Amino acid sequence: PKREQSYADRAQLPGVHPLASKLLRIMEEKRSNLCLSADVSTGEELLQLAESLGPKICMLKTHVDILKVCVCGGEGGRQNARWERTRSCRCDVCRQDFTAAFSQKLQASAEKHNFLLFEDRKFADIGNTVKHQYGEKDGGPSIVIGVSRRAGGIFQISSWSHVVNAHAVPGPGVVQGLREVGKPLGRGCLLIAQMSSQGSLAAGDYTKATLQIAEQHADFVIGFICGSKITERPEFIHMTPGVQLEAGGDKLGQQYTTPEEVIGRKGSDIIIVGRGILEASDRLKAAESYRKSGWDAYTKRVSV
Ligand code: BMP
Repeated sequence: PKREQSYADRAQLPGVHPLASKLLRIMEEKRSNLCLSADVSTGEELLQLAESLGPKICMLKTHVDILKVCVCGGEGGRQNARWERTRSCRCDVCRQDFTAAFSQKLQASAEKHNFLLFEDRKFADIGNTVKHQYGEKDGGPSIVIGVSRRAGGIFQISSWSHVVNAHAVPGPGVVQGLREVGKPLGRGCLLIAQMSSQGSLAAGDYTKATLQIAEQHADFVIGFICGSKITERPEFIHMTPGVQLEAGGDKLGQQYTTPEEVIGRKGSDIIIVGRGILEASDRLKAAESYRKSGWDAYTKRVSV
C-alpha cells in the first residue's frame, strides 16, 4: 500500500486551504499535534497558559464564553481618574477578562509561540444568524463597555480566532453564513462530524452528510472534529477531543481515548486535551508528555 503522506507533504498539496497548510507546517516545525483546550475562567489564566504552554502546542482552543464577565457597567472604574478622562473602565474584573486588549494579547502570544487560535463556539443556527454571531467582516477593534457599540457581539470572534467550528445540523447554510464573514479574513472552519460524549447523535449517516457539506465548501472548511478519520482526502484535518493518557470518562458523559489510539489507530491528526493537562500538578510537564505521545504515535504511523 502507498505510504501515508506526512504533515509536511500535506501542507504542500495544491488544493490545500492556506490556513490548513499553515497549521500542518506548524505541526511539523514544532513536532506537535497537540491542541490545548484552555478551559479556564479568567483571562489572566488563559494568557498565562498561552505563554507557558505555547511552545508545546500547534493550536489553542478557547471557550471565551466561560470567562467571567463584569457587570459593573463602568461603575467600578468611576472611582479613578482614568474613567473621567477616557470613559473606559479599569475595575479589576473588566481589566482581566474579555476586552479588545485581551484578544490582542492572545493573538500576540499565538504569533510569538507559533500556534493557531480556535474558538470552540459550535455555531448551530441559520446562516444569517451565525453571520452576526461570528462578527463583522472588517473585524476591527472591539468595544469598550459603555463607550461604543458595534455588531458581532462582545466576543468579535472573527477578529481574532483563526479557526471556528460549527454543527452541520442546520445544513449547508450555517457554513455559508460563517464563510461570508470568515473567508475574506482568511479564517477556517471545522465541522463537528462526531462527538466524544456518550450517546452522541452525530454518527453514521449524519457524519457522512457532514463530510459532504465540507467537500462542497472546501474553500472555508479545513477539517473536522471527530473520533476517527472520516475521509481519505489529505487536505482535511481531523481533530479529536476526549483524550487522556488513560482511557476512561467523567461523570457527565465525556469519554476518553489515549493519544496512541486516536493518532495511531483511529487515524486522526490532532489531539485536543483539556483536563488531562489543566488538572495536572505540573501543566508544562503534562503538556510535554501529551505532545510526545501524540507525536510518537504519528511518526510511528507515517513510517509504516
Ligand atoms: P477535556 O479534555 O477536559 O475533557 O475537554 C475537552 C474539550 O473538548 C472541552 O472544551 C469540550 O468542550 C471539547 N469537546 C469535547 O470534549 N467533545 C466533543 O465532541 C467536542 C468538543 O468540542
